Amino acid sequence: MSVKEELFKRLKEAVVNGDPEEVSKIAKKVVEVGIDPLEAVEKALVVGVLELGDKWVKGEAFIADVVAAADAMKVGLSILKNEIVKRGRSVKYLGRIVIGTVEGDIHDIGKSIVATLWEASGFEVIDLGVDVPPKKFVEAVKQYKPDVVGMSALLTTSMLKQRETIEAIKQAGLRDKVKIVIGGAPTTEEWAKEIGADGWAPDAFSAVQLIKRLFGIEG
Ligand code: B1M
Repeated sequence: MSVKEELFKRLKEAVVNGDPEEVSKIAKKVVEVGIDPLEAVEKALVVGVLELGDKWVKGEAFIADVVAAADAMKVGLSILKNEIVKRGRSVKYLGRIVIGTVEGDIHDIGKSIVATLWEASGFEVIDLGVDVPPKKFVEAVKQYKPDVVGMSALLTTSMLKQRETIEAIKQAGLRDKVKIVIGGAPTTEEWAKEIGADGWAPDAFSAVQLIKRLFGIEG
């Protein structure tokens, strides 16, 4: 087993065990030895959370275990994020994006990965966090004047808030001032069209391509 494989295995296990100290130690080691930090997020941190998520769905783990794994993962993500952004950072921001997980939804892992990749691709990202009501998105559009608003939803129920938020932005007379993109596991391209979003992405890499397309940037 290579050093990279060994570190990824230990990192994934530390996430599954909900052990933030161990995650922190290994994530720092990943940075120290120069392993691609994004690969570590995808192949270790996310894999760990999903493995435990599967067990939870099958009744083999408690929700508290999933929360602990997600919290441990966030410790790792915060360490690796700095390195991801450092490697990708362009001198001048290409544009400004406001992102958040919609109201009624506290899932923040996917949203944070998308935000990190957008930042690493040269965009200024203002992260409103989770459980963000439509009103707060409207206020953020007024305050930060972003080029794009991104909304994440992981629940079939909270998806509906994406539509409500677009309506609220319309009601506030701001719809023509921003592009709106959505994502999250239960969402689809059809849903994005139905609610009048300007774009949808199935994963964080596609989300980068999507944003570049919206900004008319090649590659
Ligand atoms: Co929740 N949960 N959860 N959960 N959880 C799911 C989503 C679920 C599918 C599990 C299941 O039952 N099979 C299910 C939803 C069912 C549904 O509605 N369709 C579910 C449920 C039901 C719930 C609760 C209601 C459980 C309960 O309390 N009874 C509750 C909801 C609380 C709430 O939000 N109000 C709940 C709670 C939790 C935890 C707190 C335990 C924890 C979240 C911790 C955290 O985020 N800090 C949790 C977790 C971890 C999961 C699973 C296991 C993993 C989600 C995740 O992080 N995926 C999930 C089951 C699963 O997916 N296997 C599940 C990894 C992440 C990298 O992927 O978020 O899809 P994802 O993001 C991707 C893409 O979707 C895309 O790019 C990302 C990276 O590639 N993307 C975007 C995401 N946002 C985007 C935005 C974009 C573009 C792309 O543009 C703006």
